[in-house]
Amino acid sequence: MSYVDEVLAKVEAKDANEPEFLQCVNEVLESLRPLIEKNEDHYRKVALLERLTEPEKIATFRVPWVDDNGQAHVNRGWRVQFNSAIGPYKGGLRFHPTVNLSIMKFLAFEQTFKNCLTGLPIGGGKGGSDFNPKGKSDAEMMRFCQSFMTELYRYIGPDLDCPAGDLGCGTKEIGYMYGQYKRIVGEYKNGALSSKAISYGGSLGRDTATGYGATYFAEELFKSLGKSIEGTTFCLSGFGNVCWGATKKITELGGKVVAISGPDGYVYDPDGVSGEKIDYLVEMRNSLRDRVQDYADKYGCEFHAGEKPWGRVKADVYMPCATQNDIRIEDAKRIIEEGASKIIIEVANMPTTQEAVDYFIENGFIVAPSKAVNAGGVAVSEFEMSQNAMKLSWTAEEVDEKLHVIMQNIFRNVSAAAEKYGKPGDLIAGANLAAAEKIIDAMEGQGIC
Ligand code: NDP
Ligand code: 2IT
Repeated sequence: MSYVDEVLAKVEAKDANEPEFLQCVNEVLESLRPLIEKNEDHYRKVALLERLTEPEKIATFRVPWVDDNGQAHVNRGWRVQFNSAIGPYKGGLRFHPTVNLSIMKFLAFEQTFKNCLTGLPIGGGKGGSDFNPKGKSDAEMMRFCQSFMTELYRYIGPDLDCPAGDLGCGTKEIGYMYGQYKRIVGEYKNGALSSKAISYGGSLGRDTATGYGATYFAEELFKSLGKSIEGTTFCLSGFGNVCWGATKKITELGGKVVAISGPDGYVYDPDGVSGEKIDYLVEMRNSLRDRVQDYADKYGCEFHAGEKPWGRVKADVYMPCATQNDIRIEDAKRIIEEGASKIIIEVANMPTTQEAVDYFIENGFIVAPSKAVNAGGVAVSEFEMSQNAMKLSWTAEEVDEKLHVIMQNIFRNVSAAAEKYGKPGDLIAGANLAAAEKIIDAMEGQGIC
C-alpha cells in the first residue's frame, strides 16, 4: 500500500466522525501523491503525513453568557492550532450554529496551506463557536464575545496565535473581543487579533481584502485564458463581507454580478449589483436578520425562496462566497447544462463537494480552489500584524498594491507547481503542491516535532 493510502486509512479510522475534515484531508493528500512518492520511504519513517494531518493543539471551552431577559446560555468554543512550521498560528473565528470540531479542523487544515501560499510567515489555525448571531442584540453579542475571550485569551498573542473574523464574526465582534483581551492581559497587544477597526490598529483595506484578492486572482486566471473581467457576468452566493468585497471589485473592473444569495434563497438582479446596492449588502449583513430577500424587496428584483442560484441564473462565471459544500453534484449538473463559460472560482472555504469538483473537471471546467483564491484576506491580516508590530500604518494604496502582488504571485506559483508535477492547468493540485513543498521543508528542518 502506498504511504498516502496508509495515512488516508489511518485518518479515516481515527477521525471517522469528522466528515468535513476527512473531505479536505482526502483532497489534499490525493493531490500530494507525486510529491510524496518521490521520497516515500523517508516520509513514512518520519511520519510526515501523520504529523501534517494531526493538529498541534486543540482548545475546547465552555462559553456561558446571559441574554437580555436574564436567561443564561452555554455555547461551546474552540481554537484549533494546526501547524506552526512556518509561523505563529493564524486564522479566523467562525460564529455559526453549524460549527463543530470537524468544521474547525477542516478550516484550520486548509488555513495552513492557504497561509503558506501567501508567502508570509504565518502558520494555520481556526476557532469559533456554535453560537448563532442571528437576531442577537448588540448587548448580547458583546456579552457573548467577552465570555468567549475570557477563555480564548490563554491561547493567543502576537507571536503565538492571531485570530481574525470569519462567518458571523466581523469587525464589531472582533472589537468586543479585543476590549476584553486588553482588560485581561493588561497590555495593549493589538497584534493578538486582526480585522480590527482602523481606530485601534486595524489595517486599511482588510475589510475588502478577501473579495478584492479573489477578484485579482480571477483577473490573472482570465488573462491566462485570453479573457477579461470586463463584460463578464458573475453569479455569487452569500451577501456578507466576502461577497461584498468581490462585488465591489468585479463591478469596478467592468464585470456584472447578477445574483447573490442567503440562507433564505437567491436574488436575481439582471441590471447588476452596483452603486448603492453594493453598500446595502453591508447593511443586510449587519442587521443580523439572515435574509437576502430584503434586497429584492428594496430594489424590486426577482427573489427565489429556498433555492440556490447555481445553474438557475444565466452567468458566465460562478463564484460561491457563502459557506462550505454550497455547490453539490445536482448544482454542478445544472451549471453544466446552463452552459456557462466553464470557470468556477471558489471564494468561500471548500464551497464545492468533492463529487461536484470531480464532475466539473470531467466536463472540462477550471476550478480555482478557495485556499488560493481567498488568501488575500489572511494576507492583509498579516499586514495588520506587521503594522501593529512596527507601530505604524500603511496607506490604503500601499496595502492594495502589496495585496495585488501577492495574488499575482499565488496564481503564478500555483500554476507553476501544477506544471512541475505534470498536472498543467490543475489549480487544485497546484495549490496543494506549492504550499506542501514549503511546509514540508520547514517541518523537516525542525526535526520530529
Ligand atoms: P459573513 O458572515 O460576512 O457572510 C457570510 C454570508 O453567507 C452571509 O451573507 C450569510 O448569511 C451567508 N450564508 C451563510 N450560510 C449560508 C447558506 N447556507 N447559504 C447561503 N448563504 C449563506 O462571512 P464572510 O463573508 O466573512 O465569509 C464567507 C466565506 O468566506 C466563509 O466560507 C469564510 O470562511 C470565507 N472566508 C472569509 C474570509 C474573511 O476575511 N472574512 C477570508 C477567507 C475566506 P447569514 O450571515 O445571514 O447567515
Ligand atoms: O478563512 C480565512 O482565511 C479567514 N477567515 C481570514 C483569516 C485571517 O486570519 O484573516
